[in-house]
Amino acid sequence: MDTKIDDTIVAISTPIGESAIGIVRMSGGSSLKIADRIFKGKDGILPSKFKSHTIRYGWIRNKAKPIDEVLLTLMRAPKTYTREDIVEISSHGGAVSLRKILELVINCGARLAEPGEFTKRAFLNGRIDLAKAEAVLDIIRAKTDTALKLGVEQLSGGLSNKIKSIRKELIDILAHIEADIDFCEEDIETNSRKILVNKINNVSKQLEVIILDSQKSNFFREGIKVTICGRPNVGKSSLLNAILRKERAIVTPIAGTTRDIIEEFINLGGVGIRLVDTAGVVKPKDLIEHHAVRLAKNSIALSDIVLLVFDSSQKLTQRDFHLIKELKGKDVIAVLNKIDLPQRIQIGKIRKEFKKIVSVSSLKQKNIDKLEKAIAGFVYKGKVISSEGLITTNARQIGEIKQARDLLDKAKNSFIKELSLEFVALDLKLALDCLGRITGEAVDSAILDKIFSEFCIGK
Ligand SMILES: Nc1nc2c(ncn2[C@@H]2O[C@H](COP(=O)(O)OP(=O)(O)OP(=O)(O)O)[C@@H](O)[C@H]2O)c(=O)[nH]1
Ligand SMILES: [Mg+2]
Repeated sequence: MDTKIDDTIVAISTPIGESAIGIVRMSGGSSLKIADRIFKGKDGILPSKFKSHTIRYGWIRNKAKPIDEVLLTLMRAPKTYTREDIVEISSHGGAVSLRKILELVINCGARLAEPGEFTKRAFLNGRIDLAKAEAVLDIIRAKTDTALKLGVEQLSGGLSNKIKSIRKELIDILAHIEADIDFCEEDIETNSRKILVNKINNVSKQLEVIILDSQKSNFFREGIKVTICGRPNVGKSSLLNAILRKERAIVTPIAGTTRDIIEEFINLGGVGIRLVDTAGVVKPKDLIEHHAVRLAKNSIALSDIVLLVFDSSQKLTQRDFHLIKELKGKDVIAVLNKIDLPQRIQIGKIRKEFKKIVSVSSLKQKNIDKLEKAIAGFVYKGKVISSEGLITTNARQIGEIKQARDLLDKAKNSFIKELSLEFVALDLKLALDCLGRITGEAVDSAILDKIFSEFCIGK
């Protein structure tokens, strides 16, 4: 890792494209000096003389040539995002104006920031730990209110505090064991061993809770996958369009219209739903249909909820029964479509198979809200309950936590088998390192580079 952070970085921090305003952000020791060279306020006072955390109106100029009319925000270290001097230039949001200001700042000695480098500096300068830095990414990427709320909780220390307190418990246990190592091992009372095993167990359980929480919170972060399936022509694509309230998938009276997987994201009461329409083929006749079936099956296998659509204006067919059998064990909502037509479906047979049944008309947009409520009901009362107090973790963090838990199990077994305490101590130390990599106390440069490379430039 390039830990040299004495240079000044700059980036356009707002999306490129036409917008009302755009921001060029600088961070580092030369920020004020550079601002002095390029900014001209009404009263002629140099930015380096401004009070900290103030905004001034003026012009960005290249020598005497005006580039854009701006507001300049000046924040002196250490009370800033990076703990360094920060200057933000809010200009008119055109791409050309922003790029010209960026070039000018670079010509004055700043360097173009790498993705996530501002946040990386906040971490390297000790303002936030690594788990909080990663929460910033969650906040940027949040697609629903709940995902945003979880990200914000994380940024205020949800995971960090938990990991810190677990590490403290581990360090206490380790100190105890290392003190024991210095004595003759035979002198360690069985009682003392028992107490330590219990303590390790307790830590292990806390890690287990975080692992469970992560599975739940993933529903909110990544969204829930809901796949629409059913035999051809029952109205799957019509249902997708009805839920999306737009004509996304092609609908025709021809059986076998949909071949590909169509996936769209919707926000249902704060929960992100990845809604997937599939082909209705059951027995493929050619190569295209063969792939269509394969994709549909994959999607169903990875789904949290399946909407099995029936055409309620017709009697159940062999294909319907085939699908009912295939979906045994999955969380299914039976959707009886086409209730605007005369009803012929054997409703008793459906009731015998499914607890959740919703009758709709995709064509007439009838009862779509009821179906949405049924999906949301699954999320809140089924396996995913509530986002309250959930600690969220990303794949990297959960990997470290699982490894720490396995090491603790190993340590516990060494203890029970009365192996040398050195073994126990070693595994506990390794577990501590795993947890340290979450908050960033023990993390190498390659991991840091990987984490921050996922950020956008300017954050
Ligand atoms: N009357 C009525 N017709 C509907 C309804 N929903 C869909 N249809 C009609 O049923 C036909 C098939 O609809 P699609 O949405 O293409 O059905 P699908 O299940 O996606 O079909 P495949 O992609 O071929 O598997 C079309 O003619 C739709 O207009 C409904 O609620 N009522
Ligand atoms: Mg279709």
